[in-house]
Amino acid sequence: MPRFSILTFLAAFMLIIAACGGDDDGDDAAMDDAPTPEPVEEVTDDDPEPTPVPDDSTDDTPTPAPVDDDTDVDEPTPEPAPVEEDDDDAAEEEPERADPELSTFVEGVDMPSSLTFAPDGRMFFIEVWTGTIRVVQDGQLLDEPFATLDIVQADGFTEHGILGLALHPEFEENGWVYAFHTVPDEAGNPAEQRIVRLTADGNSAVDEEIIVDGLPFGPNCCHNGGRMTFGPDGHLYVTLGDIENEQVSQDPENIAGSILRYTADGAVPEDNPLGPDNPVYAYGLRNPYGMTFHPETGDLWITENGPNGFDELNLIQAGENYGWPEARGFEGSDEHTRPIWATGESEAIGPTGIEIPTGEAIPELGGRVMFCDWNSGTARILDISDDLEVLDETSIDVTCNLDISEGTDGALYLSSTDTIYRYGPPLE
Ligand SMILES: [Ca+2]
Repeated sequence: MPRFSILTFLAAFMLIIAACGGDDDGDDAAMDDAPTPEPVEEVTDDDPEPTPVPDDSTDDTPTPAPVDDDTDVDEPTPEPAPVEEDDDDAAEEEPERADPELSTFVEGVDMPSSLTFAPDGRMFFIEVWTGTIRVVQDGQLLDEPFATLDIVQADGFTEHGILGLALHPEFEENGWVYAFHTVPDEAGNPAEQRIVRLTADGNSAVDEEIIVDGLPFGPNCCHNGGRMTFGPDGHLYVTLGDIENEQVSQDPENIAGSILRYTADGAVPEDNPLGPDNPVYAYGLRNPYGMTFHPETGDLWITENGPNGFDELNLIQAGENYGWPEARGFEGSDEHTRPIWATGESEAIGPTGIEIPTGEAIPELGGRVMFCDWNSGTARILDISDDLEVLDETSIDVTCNLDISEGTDGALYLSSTDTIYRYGPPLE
């Protein structure tokens, strides 16, 4: 993590404790301090190595692999993405194409996530712990936030805040911007989670409308979900983790531990797989993090954080049960849908944002499944065949902790905890 200061490193370490763990074994005190780099005994008690889980009946040490030279996580590969042989034709057609370059896009931001592009090229993103939605226009971060939402502040609630952002597919016409946030009570503690719809007037939000409220949240910090994206069907898909109560995930009537599906107005679509009164689209999930639709097939892919190891990449199908907590990784019975890819028991990477690039600007990445690896800060790249076999797994040496998104210029935009990078054709 050469680009990180030690403070950022420690803050990141604390966050990932919260991001992937959060159980009943006394680490809440550590979570309370997540944004600050103070050493806390409970943290040092945690083995900084990935801790194998000896007993399925107890939940796991909530410490995914910290960034550490001893981790089993694959080392960042200091090579550009491999050029596939079948890209030779493309290279011949466009011999002028220059190799992608990594550059800094925006600096000095706070937990930038949900990197989202308007058709006009503006980037909208959230700062998780400030509650703001920010805009980058013509390469410049605008000083004034698009909106600032009332949120639960980070102390002790590191996975609360503003957690997700999506622009309506017809944003150009209606200006609709959707945000998911944890709402505080008068004492500043979590009261509920909700989805609001803001309307853009230029680079400012006007009109705020609550379209879904009363969504559950974790009692401590974690697994609160909140990532959102619109599907090719025009409906809004939303992640919601198990809110640190794993038993809810196997109950399809309980909306936690699920992918939810709503109309753009926040209603339950009549054709939802578990009935017209149930927003659950798929369940049996622990802590689904990143979510994207394949640009060609329209399939929904998500990353999911495992308990300690058993991180997963899942292809989400309507109404299916993804196994948590009965199945971890490729474990489980046929009643559970297995992941397409997963780490083993000892490899905790903390997968976060996911993207499947079109490849318009970077042909060698077209159709690849890419996601950020929180622990190593790299972008993982999987080449997956039509019959869902993982053909190849690589990574590129870019900094990618929180989110990855293809911009309207075809470049990839990737975020660390304080910087957004651009990886793409050289700028003029
Ligand atoms: Ca699973």
